[in-house]
Amino acid sequence: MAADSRGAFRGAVGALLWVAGTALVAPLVGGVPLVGVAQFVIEASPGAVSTTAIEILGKGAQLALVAGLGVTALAAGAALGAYSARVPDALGRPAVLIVTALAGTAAVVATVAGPSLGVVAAVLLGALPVAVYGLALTGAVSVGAPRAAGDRRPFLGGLGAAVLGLVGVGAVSGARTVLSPGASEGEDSATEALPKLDGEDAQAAKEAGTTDGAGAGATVTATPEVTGAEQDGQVTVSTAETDAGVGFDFEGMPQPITPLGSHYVVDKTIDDPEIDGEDWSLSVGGAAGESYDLSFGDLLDHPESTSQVVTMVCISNQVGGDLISTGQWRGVPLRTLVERAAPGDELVDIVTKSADGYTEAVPWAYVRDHPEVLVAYGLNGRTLATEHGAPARLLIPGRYGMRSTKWLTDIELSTSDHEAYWEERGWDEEAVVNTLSYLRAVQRRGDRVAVGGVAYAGLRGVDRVEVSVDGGDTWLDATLEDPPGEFAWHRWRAVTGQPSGELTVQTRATDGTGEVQTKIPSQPHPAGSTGWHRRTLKF
Ligand SMILES: Nc1nc2c(c(=O)[nH]1)N[C@H]1C(S)=C(S)[C@@H](COP(=O)(O)O)O[C@H]1N2
Ligand SMILES: [Mo]
Repeated sequence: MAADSRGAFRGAVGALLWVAGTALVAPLVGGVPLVGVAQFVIEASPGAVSTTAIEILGKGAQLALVAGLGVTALAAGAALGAYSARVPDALGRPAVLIVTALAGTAAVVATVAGPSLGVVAAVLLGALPVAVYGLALTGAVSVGAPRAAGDRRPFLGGLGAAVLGLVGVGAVSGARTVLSPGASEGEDSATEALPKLDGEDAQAAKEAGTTDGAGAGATVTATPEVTGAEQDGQVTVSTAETDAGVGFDFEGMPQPITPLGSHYVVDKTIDDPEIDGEDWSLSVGGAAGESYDLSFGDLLDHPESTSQVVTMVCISNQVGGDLISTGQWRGVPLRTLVERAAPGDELVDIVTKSADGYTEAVPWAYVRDHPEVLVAYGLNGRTLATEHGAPARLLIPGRYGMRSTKWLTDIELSTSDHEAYWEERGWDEEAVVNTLSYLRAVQRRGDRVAVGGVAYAGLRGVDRVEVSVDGGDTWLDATLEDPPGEFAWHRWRAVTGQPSGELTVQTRATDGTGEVQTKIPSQPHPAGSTGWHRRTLKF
């Protein structure tokens, strides 16, 4: 028994050394193997569950997955250690070493699968952590066997010290690789260091909070007369002592253009590709056209560069959720770039490929008719931040964000229909944005209540927003603010009288075709959430 638990302990320590040791090879294989395995798990998972978890929980879920795999490795190490302490050496060691070798190799192969290194190099590099782990387990075997442990202790002590030194280096390099790119949400300081773009509308940039360096959150700061405010999901409920008219900027209302650093971030990639624009080029071409390369400079200086304000929403967003933002994007129409490749009649799909292995496809017929589909390189007056797809990403207004490939490497002119990354995982192919109206702010002002929010219906536009505070018995028309752009949300507000103790507030929008947003609730998978946003509030 004692031998079992000591074996388990040594096995767990061995696994810990192994995990840390794998971080050591990070610079050589282009990533931390444990992160590689986590990435493999994300991409191999079918259906809605994993992708939704990753999208809603964001980078936190991805790091939790990495941590979970680390804990699993410790548990496996403990089990192997206990096992090897129990069985005769002749049986135990080979079994343990084989399992370890397979796990180590699989981890490294998962990391380098595809890019940079060959499998042979991966196997060789995998041998390093395997050796560390295997040696630690050999120590565990000596605990179980009734022979003098003393002769092994100096050796294990020396090994331990050497490994700990290496672990320190590995942990630092591993932590840097895992944590630096796009791992945090509010990278305001990094964002402010992004180069400014020439020719951007100064006013829009100012609205976006990029010129004053404020980098405030999505909500406007408290006006002095507000006496109390609390958060109910994404809805800010406040009280104000004033008779003044209600604008669109009362407590809790988002800014028309989301400030840099507050724009939501969603991707399947734990370790965002960090691409230097100088070393990057975009390849345009394929079976249905003549190929050429575009440099970052070519894009920035492109005569057809244009800016447009676009609301982007993630298909995983729940009704009223926060995976929705509006930015002033700058880029070049995709169709212009495709036309330069002299596409033939056989062109079917424009396939976009990215540095993280993500793909999307848009029918050429659509791209040709929609100049607002951009290869975007700027957001809110600056070049793109890594987490938004630097140096360039696709931008398809009116479709869910999943269609807007980040970290573009190739634009391929394909003669056949291409199945995209999320489509392969059961999400809707077209991903047209459903009409939505979200509550964002409810404010009691004496005997009146102001309700405000945002509404969006993609290319259909929003014609009308209605609000009810009595559970749907009566509805009143909200006042719509002009949207900050043709493909952007409207802010809206409505003011109603006589607040009782409890209000059931809800909202619905009517799109530009006259269709009222459906009341029927549905989950994000497979075609985006539907249903009216509703909250019961006490005053
Ligand atoms: N290369 C790549 N592009 C991607 C993704 C991804 O995982 N990889 N995620 C998509 C999804 S699901 C969304 S909602 C948008 C989010 O863009 P943002 O992070 O800039 O807001 O990027 C899309 N583009
Ligand atoms: Mo998304």
